[in-house]
Amino acid sequence: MSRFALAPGWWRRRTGYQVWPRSFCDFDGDGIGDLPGIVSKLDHLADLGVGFIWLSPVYDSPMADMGYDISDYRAIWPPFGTMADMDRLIGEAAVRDMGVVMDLVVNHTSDRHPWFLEARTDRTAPRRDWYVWRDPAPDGGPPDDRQSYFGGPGWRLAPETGQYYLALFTPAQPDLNWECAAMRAAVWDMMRWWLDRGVAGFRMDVIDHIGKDVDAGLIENGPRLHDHLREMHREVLAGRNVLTVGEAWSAEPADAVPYTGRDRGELDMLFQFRHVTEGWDPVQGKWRPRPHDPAALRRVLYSWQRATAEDGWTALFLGNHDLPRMVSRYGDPVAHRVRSAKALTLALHGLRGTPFVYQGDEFGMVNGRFDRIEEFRDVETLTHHRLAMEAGMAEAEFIAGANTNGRDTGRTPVQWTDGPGAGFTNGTPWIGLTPANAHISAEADAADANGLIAFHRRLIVLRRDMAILTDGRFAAHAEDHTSVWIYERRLGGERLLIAANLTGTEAQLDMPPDATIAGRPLLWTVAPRDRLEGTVTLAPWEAVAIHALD
Ligand code: TEU
Repeated sequence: MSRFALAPGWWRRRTGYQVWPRSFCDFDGDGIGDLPGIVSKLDHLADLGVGFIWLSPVYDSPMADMGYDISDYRAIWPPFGTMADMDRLIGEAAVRDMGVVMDLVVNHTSDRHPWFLEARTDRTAPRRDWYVWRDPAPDGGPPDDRQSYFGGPGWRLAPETGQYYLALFTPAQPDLNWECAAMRAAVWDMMRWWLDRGVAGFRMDVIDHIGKDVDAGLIENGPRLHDHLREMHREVLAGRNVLTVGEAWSAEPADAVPYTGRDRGELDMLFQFRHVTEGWDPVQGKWRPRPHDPAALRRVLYSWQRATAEDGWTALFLGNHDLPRMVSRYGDPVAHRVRSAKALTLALHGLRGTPFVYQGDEFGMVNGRFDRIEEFRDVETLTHHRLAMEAGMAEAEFIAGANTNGRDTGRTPVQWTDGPGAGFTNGTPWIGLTPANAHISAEADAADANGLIAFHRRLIVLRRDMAILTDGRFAAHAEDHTSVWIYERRLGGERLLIAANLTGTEAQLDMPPDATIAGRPLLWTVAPRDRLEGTVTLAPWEAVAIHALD
């Protein structure tokens, strides 16, 4: 089978697509998406112009956290398929000029990983220090009151030895000890093994956690982070033309160059989340989201454009498997579903960086809806539900929050058709489809020449073909406007101006004189415009891209 091989920096002109395999396409009818299902949809992705796939974990796992708890890095979870299926996916994607980027989950393993099973038995076990152990506090309780992200204590007792282990996510995801050189060497070895199989790179799960100093309380962005990333680059990545994107919830604009600068020898780009947390309540967090504010979203995304203007690179995204659907969170999923999704996509894809499309967003899927707690599947949602009930929160209030910002909202099966099982499965889907959303399907959208799939295809081709989208300098205009984004990219004598009204009400603005443009309309959500000057009125969710030569 052919391998994916390209010029250095290939990921700058390409658009990524995230596959969350459990909900992508079920080939064998057990209600769970699988690798043969992904292979069966590669033509859809190739037709969109996708340049590479980020594949969320498919490794063997007890599935305490949907595969982000890995028990064997070199095996496939049987319901997803076999290693032969994986090789076929890599090969069939390569034939269509697409790379497969694996999810590298190495802040923690599963508690069923043989490393942990060995480490927990005995304080003198050879791999004991591959994990993080501490003695109990004098009262026998956890060493300190650190809490896990998914709720409950961050330390868990292993009765075999009487010590506690660190588990920052679920108790079934013990944190690896990155101070241990032998453990790091095992990770490097595993990464080389996957690269030798022909994968195109790695998305690195919670990578900002690997430099932690637990005793100092420095967990994210810890003191050893950049040393470890440089060692990884030296040992594994140097000389291999692959893509690396780190997931870093803690990253601020000032961190962009330290992680991704051209001479740093660390990562190619980051998923940063300031624009996501911006929309959360400062105290109650994601379970009590703030109303969306397009100006706040703009402020954060522009700050990353500025931080990467001279050096470094960033990933561009509005949705993933941990987040609500893009159009539900930032758009209008009811009155202007298609138009608002187009406006958001254009506003995002015009920026400098590598855009990512989350499965189903290419035809405007909206949040799934669940009425009862029994219908949810996500461990974070279920754990927080238990804690919220203990704290006296009303059930209905919790369910409302979980339907707005919980992780299951974006994890419902991809709706390929409006037929039974949404064309996702012949069986019973592992999580409920939302009947009210049944009319939204890839098939219906693809039949519409003005649909979202056609819109994405055009944007992805423009990025591949127009250097200004990759290399053009970013310049913002009208940054005090409450609802409209106006920015441009400049390269030599070329200009590409994007104007987008990211609200459902008509918006007026006076074009700043230096933003005035007359040229060729490249893409639009309502009607083409060949100029923007003077006082301009943009319709609800109207967005337009105009290309001009000076
Ligand atoms: O997510 C990291 C992470 O911090 C999220 O869990 C985030 O805190 C949460 O979604 C916000 O409520 C990564 C993976 O993307 C996620 O699916 C995993 O559960 C997690 O790491 C643990 O591996």
